[in-house]
Amino acid sequence: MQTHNLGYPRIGSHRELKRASEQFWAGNITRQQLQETGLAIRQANWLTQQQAGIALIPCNDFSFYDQVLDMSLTVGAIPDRFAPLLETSPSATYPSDLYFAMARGYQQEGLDLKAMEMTKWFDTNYHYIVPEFRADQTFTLSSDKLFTEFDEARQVLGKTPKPMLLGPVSYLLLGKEKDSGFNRLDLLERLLPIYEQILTRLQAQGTDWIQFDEPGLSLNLTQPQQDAFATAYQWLRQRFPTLKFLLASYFECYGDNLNAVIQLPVDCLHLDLVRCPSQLADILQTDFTERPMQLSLGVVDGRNIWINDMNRSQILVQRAIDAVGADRVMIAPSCSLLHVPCDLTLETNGQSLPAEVKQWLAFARQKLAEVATLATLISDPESPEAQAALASNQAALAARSKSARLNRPTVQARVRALTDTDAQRSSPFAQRQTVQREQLNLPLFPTTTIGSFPQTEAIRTNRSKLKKGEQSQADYDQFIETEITEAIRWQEDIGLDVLVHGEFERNDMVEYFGERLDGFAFSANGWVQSYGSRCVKPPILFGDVARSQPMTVRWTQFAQSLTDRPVKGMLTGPVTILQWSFVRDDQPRRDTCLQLALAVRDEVVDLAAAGIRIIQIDEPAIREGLPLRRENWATYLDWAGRAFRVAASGVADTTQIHTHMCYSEFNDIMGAIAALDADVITIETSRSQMELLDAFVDFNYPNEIGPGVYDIHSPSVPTVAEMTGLLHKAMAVLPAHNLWVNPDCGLKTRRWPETAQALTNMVRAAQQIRQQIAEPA
Ligand code: THG
Ligand code: ZN
Repeated sequence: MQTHNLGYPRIGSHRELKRASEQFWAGNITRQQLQETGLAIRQANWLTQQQAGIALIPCNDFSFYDQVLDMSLTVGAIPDRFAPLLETSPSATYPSDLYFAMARGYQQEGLDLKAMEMTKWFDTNYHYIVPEFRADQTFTLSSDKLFTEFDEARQVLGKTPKPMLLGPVSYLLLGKEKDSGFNRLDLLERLLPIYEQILTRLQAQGTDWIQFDEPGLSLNLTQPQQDAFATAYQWLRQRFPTLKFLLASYFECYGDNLNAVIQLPVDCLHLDLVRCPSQLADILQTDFTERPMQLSLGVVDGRNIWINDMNRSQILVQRAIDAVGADRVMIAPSCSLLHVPCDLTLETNGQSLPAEVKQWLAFARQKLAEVATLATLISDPESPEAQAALASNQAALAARSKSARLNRPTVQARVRALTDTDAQRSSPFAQRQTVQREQLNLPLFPTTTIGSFPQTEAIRTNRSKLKKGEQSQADYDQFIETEITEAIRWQEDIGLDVLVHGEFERNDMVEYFGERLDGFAFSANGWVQSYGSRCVKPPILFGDVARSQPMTVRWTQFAQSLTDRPVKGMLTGPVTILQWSFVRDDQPRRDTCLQLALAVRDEVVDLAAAGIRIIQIDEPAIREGLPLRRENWATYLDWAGRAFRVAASGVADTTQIHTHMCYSEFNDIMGAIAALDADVITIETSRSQMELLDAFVDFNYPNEIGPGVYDIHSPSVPTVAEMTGLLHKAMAVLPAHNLWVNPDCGLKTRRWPETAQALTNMVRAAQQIRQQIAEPA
């Protein structure tokens, strides 16, 4: 039995890659210095994996930005607009200007090249760069990255690594057609010869195993899509009869794809036994046992940070060994470790991460040690080290299940006592709308923002000083009051109708609430890549969630005290807190989500009691929480929607509840969005020129909507005419009295100069539209 790994985090255990990339983009370090940082991270990662006791170690899992973008570059799927950069970006240079231009856009030397689109990687918080395909698409081998990395890894390890490649079918499925009249899967026969060239070179370099990641197999596939897998792997097998193919999908069961998958001519099939433990029994019931195929058992959770239940894993692995023999079994984490932080031993702050909780956790490095220990437990059950590791593992699990920190009977009782009435506003929307109009007295096309204002250098400095103890809480609070006061004055001056306090006191929208709730712990260094150089530090939700005191009332109430206009309270919704945290795995996510919903509900009630008339509950992650397989959608949407309504329904009809969503395709889930019954929803629509609104129109969406009238992701300032144009589009399809005017997302990542101009123009656009309505031409 062999151990292996599917991928290791590449940001560096101290986010070295983030720092180096941002320095390089700012022109402060050279390309060579950036490359040296990359190499140092790779070398450290390979040695860490070897020292953890992993036999078969991946290479080509590193990336300077994104592994899907790497594949686009490797196969030469480079959109035409980047042609001017081809010449100065030879295939030997990684990362080249071309590469970063594709990821981030390029505005230099009179060129203005738009970045490629970015979207979520399956149901994770990682974003990949979406390949763009044309009907006349051709492919050419255009990068040496993976061959260089193979040689480096072999040199560091002193043995042959396992190159990982995004498989050809998933690569095509993850992309988008940029012309009409063709299907991207039709490109397979043009793409495969490039994979042939890649494998030819890797074979010449001496590779033994190749890991093909085909996570597309975790989705519902059509017959032609399933057939494409057979075509691709038969084609490759014919040309490479002796290379060993390991096929890996993860995040879900193979489901209806399983029968097709076991017919594929591959040497090893990886199973995610964390997401889908029943899959082992399923596959052992097929004629799999008669095939010359190995099984890779993903028993250690690559998506979460809890220690493994080694006893349970041992039983699973033993079952496989009993069925097919130890020489046909490999063990591994369930998926690439990209989605967990690097190393728990770097966590030394016992305040935010108590020792009791820490012993329940494993980050990437610790997870590999678990895989190695499991292998020893199986191959050498009497090994004293392995037995000791098993004993301490079982003791930690037992301690976790009994811990007083986990269990809050009052919270559990409150969740059990929830009724349908608790998950419903007192009156239907039409009635609420009438009383809210009377009490808020807003003009037509009310203007507002999504909540956050630019986080300036001064804000970051003050926060970090407070954290380091270099600034007193009183001084910090004073600073925040000044920022809020200025923001309120400024919003009044430019004429916004519904104001916000600006969120200057907040870090990440999920971390901030986690820090104020019981049941959460925090790492100091537990960073996970979100996209490119951007990382998040997900809170660790380990126990029953409770809100022991108000979380946002102080600053919101302070802001409201400065003005007669309504100040909108800003909260992160239960589904998004759940989705962007590392969540306990000892109870259903649904139950945890309802606990979060009750905490948010209490905050909503307190805000209303403090005189806040409008409260926004953000749920940007509701769409990404959708299960990968459609058969599981309804159940999820039902509990997620209920959680939102529990959070929103503790207040009287007069309190106006807003929600905000971004980066989402809504068409699939319009019914569920309408069922949230928010009084107002603000959404991203500006980049798609209001196309996204179609879903709301087709559905006859009944409540009020604020379709974003400008894209905050770009620093360019929208003109009044551009925004009145978009508003006219919206008015053409939706009742004018249901429309709001707002940017398409929060302004945290923007700077003040462009923000001030953009919002000033936005208010003018709303004023113009109001005039046009008052005195029709
Ligand atoms: N918070 C969390 N998850 C998210 C987002 C978020 N997922 C989706 C989307 N927003 C991802 N976008 C970003 C945008 C910016 C950053 C991270 C994810 C970012 N991070 C800082 C960095 O890497 O420098 C670190 C953050 C910090 O210092 O607190 O800028 O908003 N949870
Ligand atoms: Zn947004």
